[in-house]
Amino acid sequence: MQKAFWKEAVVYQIYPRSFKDSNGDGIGDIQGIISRLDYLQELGVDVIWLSPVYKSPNDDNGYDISDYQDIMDEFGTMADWEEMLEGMHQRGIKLMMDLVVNHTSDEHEWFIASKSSKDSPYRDYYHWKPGKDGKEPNNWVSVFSGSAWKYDEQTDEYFLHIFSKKQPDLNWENPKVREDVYNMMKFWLDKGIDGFRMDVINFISKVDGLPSAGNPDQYEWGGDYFMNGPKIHDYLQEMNRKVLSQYDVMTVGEMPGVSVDEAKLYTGSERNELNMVFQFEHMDVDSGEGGKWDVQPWTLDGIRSILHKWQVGLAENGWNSLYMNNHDQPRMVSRFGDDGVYHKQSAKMLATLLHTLKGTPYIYQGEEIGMTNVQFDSIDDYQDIEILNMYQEKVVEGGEDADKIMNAIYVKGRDNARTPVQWDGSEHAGFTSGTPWLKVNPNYTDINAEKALQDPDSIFHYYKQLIALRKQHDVMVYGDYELILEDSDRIYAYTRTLGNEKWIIILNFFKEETEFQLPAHLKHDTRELMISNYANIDEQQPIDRFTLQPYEARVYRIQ
Ligand code: TEU
Ligand code: CA
Repeated sequence: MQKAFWKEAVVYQIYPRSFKDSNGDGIGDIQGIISRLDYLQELGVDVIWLSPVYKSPNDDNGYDISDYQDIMDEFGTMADWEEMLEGMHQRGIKLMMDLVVNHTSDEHEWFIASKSSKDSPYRDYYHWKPGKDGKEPNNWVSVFSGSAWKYDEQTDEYFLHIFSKKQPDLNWENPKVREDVYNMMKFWLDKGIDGFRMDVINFISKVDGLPSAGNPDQYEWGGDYFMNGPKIHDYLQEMNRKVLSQYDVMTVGEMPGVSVDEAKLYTGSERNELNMVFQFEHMDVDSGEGGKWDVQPWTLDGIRSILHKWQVGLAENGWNSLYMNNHDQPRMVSRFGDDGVYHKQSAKMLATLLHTLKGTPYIYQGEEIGMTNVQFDSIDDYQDIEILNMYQEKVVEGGEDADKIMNAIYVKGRDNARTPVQWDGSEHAGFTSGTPWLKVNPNYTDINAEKALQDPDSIFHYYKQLIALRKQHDVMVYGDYELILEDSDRIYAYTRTLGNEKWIIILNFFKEETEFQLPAHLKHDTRELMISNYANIDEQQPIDRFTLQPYEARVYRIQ
């Protein structure tokens, strides 16, 4: 067992645009973050992952960067950023910045130069190609709808953009690109940051020739040709050798389409690449054949078998990150719990899962107060480029049923996670004194941080308790994971074991009561209830057989 701060840490993600506005322009900002550092310290988190705060025209809310070494005007200045870092460090909180280097903004100076002429020294910083038979160079579809190529008249070539037209992909084959990225990383590391979350970092190595995928007559997902591509491990090892290994930092690679076997290569300690990855398999449990917007019901077995596979797969070497929502995913309590009657119980049950599996837990802003999905009546109230482009393609151009698509947006749309953080019961939830850039969820009078802080039984206080428990008990970090009751279609239960210490975690995933029966090999003499989301449990009651209440979660230490 190799100890490390990033294994013991609990991470909190801030999506700055929606976190806290300090100056009334309706947009969250760095001074807003500074004003809430005491709140985060109270919660007890160790690390903050800050979504991009760099200069950006905001086609994709900061994931389209026009200057990596400057701060977005709306968010503040470099001096504000430095004050924020100092405020975090004073409170013992580390800062992980977002590294978005699969692509830049089309307004980045590299791209402006690249586009200016075929002879520009920056031409090769991006993927440029001539058209094929009057069409795009290949048939890849963009994540944000339509072709992944955009034609540029001036030089009569197309450039590749896996995301929006304003997010051209960098050409990592070019050693100058890599050197520039590494120098930029050092710029921030030398300012004292503690790590990076790396945006779609497994997309950076593209297969030579960029061949079409599947049926060449239609747009298709080209992932086979750029996800976990041929040189990805070379690039990450080079980045580690030249940059990361020179600092004591933490890294997590965001990796759609990553498998357990690939993750072992990315995170194995002897490999010198990354500490951990965000895998996406459990985020696809409610997607059908048609992809993300083809919404299907999830099953417990679907979720459990994926999480279990990752727990077992990275048990010996490598490390898991644990999350059920972020700025790209719907709110977990709405998606996997119950945002009605059992709001509190189910939010706490899911939190118990994330903090007792083996790995590093990530909390997405507002999760700690149980923020929920939102339903705006009109498409005009949505801001996310993915939602808007998809709606345009499917409804406006494709003639699909608007209600059906709105329902898919209600379940899966990214703006579910991006409504402003609900700080109190005042207008706009105390997020801003002006007009918020995205509407506040109307349930803010019930669900807000002020109320949560005052209520000892709140979701917030339960998170605080889970985080504190992790600090006291190594078994939560380093203990071996073992699944029990693998055939239950109601309960996810497992043990964590470290030396003589054995914990058993029992989670009812549904609103129906259900019977728990202890497997014979877990017979024991004494039991201690470490945490639970119900107050009415008789701690002395034997646990050989009992009834779990709706969404009940119990964690016992047995001896
Ligand atoms: O996301 C990468 C990604 O592929 C998904 O999470 C994606 O947003 C989702 O599947 C769409 O359905 C990262 C960022 O987290 C996201 O916010 C950016 O839009 C994207 O990269 C481009 O930088
Ligand atoms: Ca502001």
